[in-house]
Amino acid sequence: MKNILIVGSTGQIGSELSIKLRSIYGENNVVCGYYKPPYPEGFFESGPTIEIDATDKQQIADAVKKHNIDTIYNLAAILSATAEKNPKLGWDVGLNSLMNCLDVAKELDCAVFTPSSIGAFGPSTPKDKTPQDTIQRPTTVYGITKVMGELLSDYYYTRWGVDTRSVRFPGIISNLTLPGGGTTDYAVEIYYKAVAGEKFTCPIKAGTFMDMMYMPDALNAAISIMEANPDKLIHRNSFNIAAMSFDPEMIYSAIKKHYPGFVMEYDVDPLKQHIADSWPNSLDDTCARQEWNWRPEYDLEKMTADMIRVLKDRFGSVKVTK
Ligand code: AKB
Repeated sequence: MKNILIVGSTGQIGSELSIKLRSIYGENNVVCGYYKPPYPEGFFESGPTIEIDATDKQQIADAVKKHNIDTIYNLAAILSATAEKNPKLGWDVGLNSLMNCLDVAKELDCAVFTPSSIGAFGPSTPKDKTPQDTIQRPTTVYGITKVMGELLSDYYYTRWGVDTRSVRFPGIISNLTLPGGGTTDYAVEIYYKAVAGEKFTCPIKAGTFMDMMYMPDALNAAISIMEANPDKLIHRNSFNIAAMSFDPEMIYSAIKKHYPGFVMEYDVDPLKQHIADSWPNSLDDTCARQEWNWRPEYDLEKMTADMIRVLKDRFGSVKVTK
């Protein structure tokens, strides 16, 4: 990777991935594609930026040509709960944008990273330690776009030789930019409430387990897979990765060790619960460990301590962009 384009660089993952990529490859070698506000603080001063509507292939092609791009991180996404409310938008952003990136990559010789998700699985998938290769019959629009995206990315690799790679992200917990419209968002919001000294109302039922990951591990995964030796990759689109699996009671207990007076109550959101119930409890990430040496650093306790430390330092001055 020498010249990188991030499509969707202002979202939850993009806003942190851009900082990390620039620290590794140099600020002028990472071009941040943006679509609409809000923009992270200092966004336009921090390195090259370009306006891109990912549903418009020509705009992606122009950006790739202008900046001599060799690697595209395609992060344009509508998360699971929002996509259920607006399936057409979920499809357009989730899949048409990917197809545009893949076509441009084929024509202009780029590698492409695209996130898949635990949402690519459904109720008929084995729930515990979900294998790498298994049944994928998701019952959400988001999940359908993820499975299609995996297949399409593999197709562009086998048919056209495009260097496509992907990981199935769990819920990602971060402290710079909030996610929006995801089923796993509760596991981010709970920390903001705890640090603000407020009560948290949880939209997901006790006993609902989902895989989760702290942002530094997610960034490491996205960069390591693109740097991996292609000769070692048996799979490509997309790898199971895992760091921790918990239910609302477990994250609540972890936070209560720092804030004994913290209160959580439940007001279950039927849509989010329905989605969560269709997803695995935990993934088996053996293939990622074997093929490109994937290793997460953070478990629930370590992540909780760091989230609280960062939010406590920045609370009051932190701008929550949503
Ligand atoms: C969501 O909840 O929609 C995402 C995901 C797990 O893909 N965070």
